[in-house]
Amino acid sequence: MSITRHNWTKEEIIELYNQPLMDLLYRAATVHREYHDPNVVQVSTLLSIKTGGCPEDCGYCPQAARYHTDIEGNDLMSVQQVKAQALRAKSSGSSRVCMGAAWRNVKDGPEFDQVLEMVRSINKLDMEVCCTLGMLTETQAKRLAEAGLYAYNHNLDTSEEYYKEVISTRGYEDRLKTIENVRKTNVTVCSGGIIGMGESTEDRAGMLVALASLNPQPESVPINALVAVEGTPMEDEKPVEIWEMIRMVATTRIVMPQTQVRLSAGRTQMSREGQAMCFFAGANSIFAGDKLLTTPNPDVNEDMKMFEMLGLIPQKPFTKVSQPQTVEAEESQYQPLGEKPKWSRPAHKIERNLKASGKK
Ligand code: SAM
Ligand code: DTB
Ligand code: SF4
Repeated sequence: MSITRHNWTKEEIIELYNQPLMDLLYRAATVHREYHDPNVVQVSTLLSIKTGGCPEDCGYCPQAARYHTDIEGNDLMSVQQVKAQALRAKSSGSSRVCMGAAWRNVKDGPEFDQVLEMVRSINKLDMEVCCTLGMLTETQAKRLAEAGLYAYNHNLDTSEEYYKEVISTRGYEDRLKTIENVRKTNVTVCSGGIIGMGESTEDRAGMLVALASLNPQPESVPINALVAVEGTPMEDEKPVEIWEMIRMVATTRIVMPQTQVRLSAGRTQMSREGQAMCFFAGANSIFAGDKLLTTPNPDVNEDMKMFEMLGLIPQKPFTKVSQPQTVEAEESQYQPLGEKPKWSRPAHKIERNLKASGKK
């Protein structure tokens, strides 16, 4: 068995990422088979329970209030609506529901109580419940755990260095702090990132160093390809090449052998052959449903056809981690740079988002 290492260096990861593709695929597929059934893929459904109007300035995000995108904003959904959507997701083969809210952080009060009720009601459907609600305090993480939350998604998104180019309203340490708070409970951690935001291979490796050095490593790691949405500062970013996605998935699999690697945003741009190579490289989870949070995703029937063609089987709920191991947050190995977030490339488009701010 390959051991799970927490001390990967950026240089080692870059070397893995850049090796000849056939060697990379062979190694990743070998590691994958040591810990996972290569024919089983988890199917998760996203539900945007509160859409748009977010005060943050994440340069990739169509839900940031300051960018003028075409999305339809919505207040918090009702528990009944959420339950109905979860039942639909279950009947079309999903074992997990991930509820996303366009919040900077969770605020105690009636809305949080409503989310806790949503968690309880999906739990009763015997599905894994995941939430992604922004920053959390330790007490809030504990309340979510008591309600039966299975996973909390909080992405590092990129390397600590590049993070400042993408977001100015919070820092990398804020992200790590929320992950630590989740780790103090038995809720599993889902944390990954986005490629295609103009970052370098070094930044991709830097993000993997940060994720792999967490102890324990996240139980799931979503790898998103940027969905370049008109009106965001990243609207003109070039689409990620499938080869980059395959390399990123394979490298993630090697450095985090036990984690569930999720082939996340960007699948509408990928052929079945490309996705098959990602599954071979170690991806073993997808988001299903014709919408991610605000942007399109492949049709469920198309995904089911792909599963049939590749002989893939949707994973049953709670088969990977029944009782996640909890550790003291101090045991986390990643040492943040310790600087306050600041713009290091002042000419970056996000800072002077003229095009977007000119739109009404
Ligand atoms: N507001 C919460 C937060 O930021 O943690 C939760 C929702 S947020 C939309 C969840 C994640 O979606 C982000 O961390 C980011 O990785 C991903 N995401 C958002 N917009 C994206 C885009 N245009 N392309 C790819 N991934 C995106
Ligand atoms: C994650 O890493 N990707 C998902 C989920 N976690 C919440 C979100 C993708 C969002 C893509 C852009 C959108 O649809 O708004
Ligand atoms: Fe808000 Fe999350 Fe979007 Fe950032 S990624 S703008 S925090 S919804």
